[in-house]
Amino acid sequence: MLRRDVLFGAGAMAVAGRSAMAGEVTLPFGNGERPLVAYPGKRPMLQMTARPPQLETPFAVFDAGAITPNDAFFVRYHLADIPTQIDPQAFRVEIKGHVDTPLSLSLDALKRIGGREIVAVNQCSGNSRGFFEPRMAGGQLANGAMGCARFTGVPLKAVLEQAGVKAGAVQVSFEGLDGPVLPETPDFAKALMLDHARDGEVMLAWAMNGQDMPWLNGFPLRLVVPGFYGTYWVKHLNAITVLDKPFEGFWMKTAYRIPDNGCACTEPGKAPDKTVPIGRLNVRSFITNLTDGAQVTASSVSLRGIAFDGGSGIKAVDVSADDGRSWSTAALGQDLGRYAFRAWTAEIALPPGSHALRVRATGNDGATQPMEPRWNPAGYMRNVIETTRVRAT
Ligand SMILES: Nc1nc2c(c(=O)[nH]1)N[C@H]1C(S)=C(S)[C@@H](COP(=O)(O)O)O[C@H]1N2
Ligand SMILES: [Mo]
Repeated sequence: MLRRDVLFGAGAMAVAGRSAMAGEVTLPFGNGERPLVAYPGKRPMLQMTARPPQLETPFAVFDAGAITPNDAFFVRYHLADIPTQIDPQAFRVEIKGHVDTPLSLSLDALKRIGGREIVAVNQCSGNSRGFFEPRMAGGQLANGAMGCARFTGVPLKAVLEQAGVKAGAVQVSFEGLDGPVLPETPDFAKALMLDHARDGEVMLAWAMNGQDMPWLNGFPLRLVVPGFYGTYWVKHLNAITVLDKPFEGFWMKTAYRIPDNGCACTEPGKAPDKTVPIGRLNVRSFITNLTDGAQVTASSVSLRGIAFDGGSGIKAVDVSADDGRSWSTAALGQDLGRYAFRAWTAEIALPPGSHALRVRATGNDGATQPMEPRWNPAGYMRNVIETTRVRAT
């Protein structure tokens, strides 16, 4: 445990940010050059920014299985003052605000309440933002700001019960140990509706894939909000506040909002009339074993990939090689739970020539992916049917 302090001293981070380059990747959009940088606890990842570290998962990782390894899981921070030293023995999470008994719980105290496991996808709202047309400001991400892991922790519900939520409570807010470098920058804090916070699935997690929470993914404790975008999954979680009125902080009131309509979209270039906080993931699917521009052997080609949604679970995955005129059904792989990546496989007949392969997932709620991309000013929730161009010879 002490060695973590050493590993994540400011010096180690600075060294990782500067000199641990292991190559370069060029993403398929303007200004897409990304150095591959190995931070402590991570394999070489696509570095979008160094301060704070923002790292994308190399896409090939998603072909290796439905669970994203800890050392390849993406990293997103907003504020540059990220924790570099935490004593897990002294660490406490405060439960305060509109409660009968404010609590200050150690990791051991949380573990005594009892651990549960859930496999869930953490995806950044802005995953794939770099592909939007017209383009917008914000992190120019390809498809690597997502990952699926098995989380161990205690349901927030149990902790709130221990504190006793007072009548009149409406929301719960969450803060972590990181902070802004400049005092005028609003600290990162998020809120959930009380009923959501008490649904028994929202979790305070101390482990990911059977290991202590990786440092850059929120050591020693993070919020897991199955089915919701990563923005709610507060890392280095040390303060939980029960509120008797809606939370008004910048990261809820101004940032991370989507058009308040059925498609969460606007006409490209247009601002929405009304917005709401972003919520559940929409349905997506990817081919993982072939990259755009790949050469394949003509006749029968094996396809493999992943699909996921915001928790209804994947009902079907279909693939097309003729611009979506005809679709054939893929076989679904192991079901790790309705919040997890669902692996799929398919065989498709490809005569010699160029082909545009498409993959489309449908959730148990009936939702599916659009042929044409939808647009919104923040570049959130991309879920167009993905196209992989290949040449069969
Ligand atoms: N403390 C803290 N938690 C945070 C953030 C942050 O900036 N600070 N960013 C959020 C956002 S926007 C995302 S997408 C996820 C990313 O989780 P990861 O870095 O473990 O992949 O963390 C969330 N939790
Ligand atoms: Mo995010």
